[in-house]
Amino acid sequence: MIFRSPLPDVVIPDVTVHELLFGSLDVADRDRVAIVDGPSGRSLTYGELADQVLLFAGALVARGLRPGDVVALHAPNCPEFVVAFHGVLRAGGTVTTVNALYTPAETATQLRDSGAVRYVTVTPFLPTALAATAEVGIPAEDVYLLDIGAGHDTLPAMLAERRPAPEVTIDPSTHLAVLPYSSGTTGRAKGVMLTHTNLVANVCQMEPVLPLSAEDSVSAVLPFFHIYGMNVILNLSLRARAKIVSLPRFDLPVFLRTVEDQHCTFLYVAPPIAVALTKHPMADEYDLSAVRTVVSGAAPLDEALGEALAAKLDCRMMQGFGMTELSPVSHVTPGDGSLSVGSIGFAVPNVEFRLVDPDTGAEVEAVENGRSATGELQVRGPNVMAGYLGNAKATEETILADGFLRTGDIARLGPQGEVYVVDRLKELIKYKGYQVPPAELEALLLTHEAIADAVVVAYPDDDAGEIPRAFVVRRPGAELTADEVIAFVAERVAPHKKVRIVEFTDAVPKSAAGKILRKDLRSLPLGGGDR
Ligand code: 4UV
Repeated sequence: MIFRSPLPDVVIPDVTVHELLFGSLDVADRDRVAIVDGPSGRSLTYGELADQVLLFAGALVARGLRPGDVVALHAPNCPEFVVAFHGVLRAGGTVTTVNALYTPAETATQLRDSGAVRYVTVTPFLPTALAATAEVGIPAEDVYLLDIGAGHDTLPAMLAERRPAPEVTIDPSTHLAVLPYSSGTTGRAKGVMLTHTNLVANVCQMEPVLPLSAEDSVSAVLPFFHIYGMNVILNLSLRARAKIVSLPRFDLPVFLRTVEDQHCTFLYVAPPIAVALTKHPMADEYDLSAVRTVVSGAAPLDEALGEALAAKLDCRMMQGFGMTELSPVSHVTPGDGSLSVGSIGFAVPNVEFRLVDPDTGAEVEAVENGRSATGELQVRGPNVMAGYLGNAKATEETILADGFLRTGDIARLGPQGEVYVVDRLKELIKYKGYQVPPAELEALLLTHEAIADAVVVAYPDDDAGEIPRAFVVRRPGAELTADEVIAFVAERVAPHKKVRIVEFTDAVPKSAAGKILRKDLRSLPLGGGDR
């Protein structure tokens, strides 16, 4: 059975992201603060932002950027990130956002796969940028800095050129706006092709369920490089003409101080921040009374925790479910207290979904005695990605012939038709809401000369939600300690992908067909693999 949003469909305009967000900026909007950098107080009004977006687009096109060119954007949250992001889109380019903490090797992999031809970054990230761009052959002159720095074109200088933004004609429904990376249900990270219409649609789908206005002050501590930060925190807030309060990283006292100083009314968090807000004594030292709404997403929110936070801040608590491949939001709780905050609520407008038994293919049909059977959550709607870049096989495995996208998450329905995520079918590990693709770590472990085989699975963790746990088979006669394995991985990956538990085993359990039996390993108690 196919379920729908309880809300009526919204009209999805056939426009670009730029037209949606900046097309109808009226005089009053121009003077409102669009974004303020929490630590420094540096800010841009909507008028300044809109003007700078056009000037950056003009400067890019003057440097030969053509519609469809891919531009890597590698920067922490800051006002200049927004100028660069929307400038590239306005110029007809496609932004591939790079995780701020990526190593040169991880960055180069994404540059190569995405076919990026330009690179926009900040001076502190320049060593990574130059190593990665050199590896893939992007010339140093095509690396631009958002801050003032030597040896490269900088955003301030490019804006000062005052080049007119060119007319660019693109088809919003096919032209790629962004290429974020996600491992989806299996394998390594892949470029998720999101069109202008995908992003525009999801902003319009979220508007009725995430009520924001120009009076809101929105905390943007989750990164803009991830789809949650990019299309929900950034673009939806711009659409509402709210004030966005950006922070370059999560640091609890700085975050709390900023929420207090900027009178944040709307906090977007992932569960670890909800834990800190609820339980850390430091959270009691700040005046958070302006907070009206907290939205948690990217990983499961514990119901008791959500309720405790709502009570503590005397605010509305909501949970959203999203996935990069869904631009990202498909489900949100109404936030009116009618549903458990442990649920992900109802589908957003224009979204259809079904729950499918992964073994039998049977669809969940009904709720009996307050709950339905479980099944894989599959979603259809205008926010479903166009596919994975250069990977037709993964695209076909993920988007079924009838247009439903497989999330790889197991869910059930509650008495009101609300959805609960109960398990994950896919390999993905989520560390503090960030993706850790096991396939990537397994491939890395296999490059170690003392490792014959390895498998990485999630292990539950109070602080991070899940942490990567490796089962390693040593080569015969090889000496290798757990600490050595941990250090080997830590040197080569961004911090969230570090393997944090290592156990040695004689053989990785595999099915007769050679498929790793991850579920068996996930449920092993600690030390279960030791020999
Ligand atoms: O692809 P991704 O890294 O994408 C995300 C997006 C999360 C968002 C975005 C905007 C919101 O407003 C919001 O509430 C959430 O995380 O990872 C997708 C996978 O993350 C897990 C699930 O396994 C997805 O397939 N996940 C995301 N949200 C939830 C979740 C959730 N609320 N509960 C359980 N798992």
